[in-house]
Amino acid sequence: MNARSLLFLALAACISNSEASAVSFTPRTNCETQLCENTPTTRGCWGAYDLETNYYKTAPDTGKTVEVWLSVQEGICNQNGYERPCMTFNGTMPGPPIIADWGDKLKIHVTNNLESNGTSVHWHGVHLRNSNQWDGVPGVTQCPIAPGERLTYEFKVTQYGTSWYHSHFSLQSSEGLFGPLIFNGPASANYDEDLGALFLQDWSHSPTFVEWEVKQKFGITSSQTTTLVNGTNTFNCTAEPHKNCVGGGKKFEMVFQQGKKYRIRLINVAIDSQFQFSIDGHSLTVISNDFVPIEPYLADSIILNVGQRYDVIVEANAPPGDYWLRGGWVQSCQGVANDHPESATGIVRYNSRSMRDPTSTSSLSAPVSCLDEPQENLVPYLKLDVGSITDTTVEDINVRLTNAAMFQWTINSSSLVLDWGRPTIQQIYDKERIFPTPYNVVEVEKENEEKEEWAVLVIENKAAAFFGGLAHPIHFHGHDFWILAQESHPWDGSSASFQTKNPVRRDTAVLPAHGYLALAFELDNPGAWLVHCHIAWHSSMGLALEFVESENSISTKIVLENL
Ligand SMILES: *[C@@H]1O[C@H](CO)[C@@H](O)[C@H](O)[C@H]1NC(C)=O
Ligand SMILES: *[C@@H]1O[C@H](CO)[C@@H](O)[C@H](O)[C@H]1NC(C)=O
Ligand SMILES: *[C@@H]1O[C@H](CO)[C@@H](O)[C@H](O)[C@H]1NC(C)=O
Ligand SMILES: *[C@@H]1O[C@H](CO)[C@@H](O)[C@H](O)[C@H]1NC(C)=O
Ligand SMILES: *[C@@H]1O[C@H](CO)[C@@H](O)[C@H](O)[C@H]1NC(C)=O
Ligand SMILES: [Cu+2]
Repeated sequence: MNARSLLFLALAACISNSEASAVSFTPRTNCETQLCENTPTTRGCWGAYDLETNYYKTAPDTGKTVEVWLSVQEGICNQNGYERPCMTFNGTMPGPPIIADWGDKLKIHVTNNLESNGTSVHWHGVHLRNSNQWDGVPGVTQCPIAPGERLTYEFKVTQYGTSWYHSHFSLQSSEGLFGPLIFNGPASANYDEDLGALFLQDWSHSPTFVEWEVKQKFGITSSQTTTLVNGTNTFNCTAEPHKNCVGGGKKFEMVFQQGKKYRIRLINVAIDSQFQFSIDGHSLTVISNDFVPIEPYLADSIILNVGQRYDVIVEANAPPGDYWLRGGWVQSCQGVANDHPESATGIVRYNSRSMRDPTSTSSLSAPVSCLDEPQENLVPYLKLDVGSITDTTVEDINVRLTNAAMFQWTINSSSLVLDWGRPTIQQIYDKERIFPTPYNVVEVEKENEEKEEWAVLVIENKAAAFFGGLAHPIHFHGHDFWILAQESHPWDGSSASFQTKNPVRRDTAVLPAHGYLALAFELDNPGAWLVHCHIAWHSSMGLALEFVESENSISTKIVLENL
């Protein structure tokens, strides 16, 4: 038998094996043969797997475990020349990158070295199949990790692409507790070099917990001070000198080599801002939204809402020189900057020795509304339609004032409040059949193990006046969702116009002002999964619900010793 027919046999084995695993999630194990190598000119390949692999049903099994130790700690951060107290993973913001291959296992030991706060870590967008207990949500999947304690999170990497890990305890992620989460795998366009994560972020000069007090009372004021690009920027204190303004800030810089193609993984980790990313003189080839590879498309700029990711490829094909990279704060969206959007910049250089500020300009105009990238651009590479829908939940979003005159966001009149000492999955384990009302639990049950079943969530933006004019980036835990509809006008209650043929698929999408968002997800991952607005102020003011999915299949036994 020659090498070619051996290859063919191995491929055939993989195919029949993947068909066999179409119903339940099982890794393919006997496809170790390197059939197609991932190189700068063959980025669609991934050994016996590739972009065509249905990663909701199957994944490689590398047999490899990536083990990481993280310390959650307090300190003083100087990201832009202005010192303030902050919280970090291992002393840096962004925290250290966690990088694994598709099919690896991740084992992450988190030690809480904070003085008095609890903590927890969420793996944003990661499906955590059959590992709901490691989703990192205090009050839902765990108790907070107490100061001085350590918790080990463990899960299989069944997706590939770009995300971030962040604290899910109160407002800690906005204090600096986030870092890159990168899973290597195939890509839908070729590139030479992977430059890693590039974070876009708003940043306050006073601690978020101090601002929170103000925010709750007035609902809308107190925006962030400024912006950071990958954790760094300069800040001009001349107008308002302050003893904390000690200097030392610098612009983010990237060096390009003429002719090369670079992959950049954009991530919006803001507390409440939308960004428009661009590089003067260069276009972007967009290859994925969140963890989903898409048909590549060309863009001059890309809009990122909070919690969203876009991977882009930038070709260094401009005349050698220095160029501004822009992460402009979109002023028509959430948060009114005290600073100018134009200060959210970094520098792309073709000569690493250049020290000059770029003189490049941009003719882009900022968006006037707070929406996502147009849906027609975001075509999933792996084409998947919505299947049989067995459950539909409709919820509306509103605001209210509490007796103590504090603002709260509500979902169907209920604002999410959790008891950190009584996580949802512990209640499930204890067979408490009725969940407390403020846990905002929606139960969805897969009825037939043998069949695909889907659930639908329609969220309507029904707040009055000013509040109804805000858009909300809605994030799903434990699932990607298929966007059935995302409209800027009220819902007529009909599903007739729902898009079910390979619609946009991701884990964070905007609920437009005065409009609605209809999402479908497959009931393929039992657990208690949070769904929430990723504007930290809003989720802290209760804009969240939980799906308890297939309650009888949730295996919570393993988690109990860690609760
Ligand atoms: C984080 O810090 C701890 C010590 O506090 C160290 O053991 C560990 O290797 C660091 N982790 C990373 C990912 O750098
Ligand atoms: C967490 O720490 C901040 C100060 O760093 C404090 O304002 C806040 O109340 C603490 N929250 C909890 C729940 O311990
Ligand atoms: C941004 O910072 C992260 C974390 O420090 C680093 O891994 C990454 O390479 C940086 N991004 C770029 C594009 O340089
Ligand atoms: C800083 O701000 C001052 C006054 O607002 C202005 O005169 C000065 O040019 C600014 N410096 C830089 C480097 O932009
Ligand atoms: C939320 O309220 C709407 C309108 O009153 C109702 O139709 C819907 O069933 C409610 N949803 C849930 C999950 O109770
Ligand atoms: Cu919101």
